Amino acid sequence: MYERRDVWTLSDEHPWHPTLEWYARAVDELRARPASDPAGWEYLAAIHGRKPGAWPPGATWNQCRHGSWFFLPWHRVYLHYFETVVRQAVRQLGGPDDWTVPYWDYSDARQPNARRLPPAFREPHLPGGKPNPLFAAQRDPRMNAGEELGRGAVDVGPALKPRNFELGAGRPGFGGARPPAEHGEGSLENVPHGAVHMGVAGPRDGWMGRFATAGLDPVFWLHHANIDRLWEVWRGMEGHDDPADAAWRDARFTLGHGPGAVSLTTREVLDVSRPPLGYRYSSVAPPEGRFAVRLDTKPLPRRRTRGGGERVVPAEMVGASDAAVPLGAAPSEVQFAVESRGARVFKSFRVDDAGEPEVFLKVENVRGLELAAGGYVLYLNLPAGSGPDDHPERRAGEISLFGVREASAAGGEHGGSGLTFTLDVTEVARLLRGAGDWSPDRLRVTFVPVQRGPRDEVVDGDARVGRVSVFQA
Ligand SMILES: [Cu+2]
Repeated sequence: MYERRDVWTLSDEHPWHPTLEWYARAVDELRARPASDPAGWEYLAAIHGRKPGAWPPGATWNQCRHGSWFFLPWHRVYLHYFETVVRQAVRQLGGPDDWTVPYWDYSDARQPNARRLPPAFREPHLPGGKPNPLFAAQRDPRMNAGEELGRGAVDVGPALKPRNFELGAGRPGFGGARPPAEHGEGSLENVPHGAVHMGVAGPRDGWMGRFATAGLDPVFWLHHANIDRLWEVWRGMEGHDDPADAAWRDARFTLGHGPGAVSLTTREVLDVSRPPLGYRYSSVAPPEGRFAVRLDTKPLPRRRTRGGGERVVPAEMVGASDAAVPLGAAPSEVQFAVESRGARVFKSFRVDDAGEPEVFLKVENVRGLELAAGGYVLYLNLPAGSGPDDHPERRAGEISLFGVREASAAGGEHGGSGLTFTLDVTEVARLLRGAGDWSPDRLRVTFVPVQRGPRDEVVDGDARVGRVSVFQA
């Protein structure tokens, strides 16, 4: 059994722990291979999202699945393919035969450096003076200088909270929406996944910020190992189950070409301890401290379908904005009524009422090709004249714009309809209600750009939200 360990645990043992040292040597070796080699560095990154000019027949490029419930199983197969290639290279170079990709747990409350890149990824040169293969200049320079990711980027609480894997019908979901009928990012794909991509990439278009180049950064794979691990964490929590649908379980993912190609279905990778995967994580304990998850074990209301199966009862839309909202370099806001079905909506909404509704905020069709920020923090009903920092309790969630450019190009591989998110805002709504500040005839949503430290450049870009709507269940 291979064990994937936390990179900061390894780094604390030694900044150049053998796992990292051999990773660096293997990266060097893989980079020397031609782009057409399915075991080469460029090919590995291109599987995720690039279409090079000349490409061998049968090659698999630009395959990555985002914004749907295939995000997790596809990336699990991708990471397995990558790990097999690196393990083989390490063996060929005379290293151990059980090399395993580490994971980067940036949310670990017990690790004071969790939100920083480990030293082996920040040093431009190896101890001997040669260039360090794990270093990438194409990152936010602050990350390479040892600064921390923003706290919001690594908040796994909202990611792990949804009881449903499938997102849809107005409800949030852990794993994403079922295509093609619905589209939308699961809570994990949004934050921390997308937010860490954008945080490492920085404002000047680092590798991690685009599908086409993300896999070129050696830290990409440690980030995705953590995302894969968080799937195991979520599944281990009470009341959390993977979808039973054949459409999800029998989906097949084929990566690479030639003798080393991998072709696996979701079903075949659900138990990571079994071949061909055969790995475990050194920890799959739910997060503690700041990011502890308040678990909601109430079963979701279900309804029988005609086919004899069961479906989660959809949430009801109770209000929506009627104009697009720009996402620029300064905060923007939108206001709309949330009583489409008359006064009964939210009337029964009382503090400590066991039967009180859940409230979800859907942010639809976020599009843009030039971005002022990598993400936005949403606030509900910020009082006039006060800033977001004065009201952390009104923070409703964060959306990451990772992938928005790819999803905005009309006719592109990833469609032109943009990104869609569904956030659980039940607790903020309850708090506002308790404070007497929830009026059914107006809900104000403020979008505040995610900003680390001083503002680098003031560009407004062209990003915008198509529509904001509120659901109640
Ligand atoms: Cu990713």
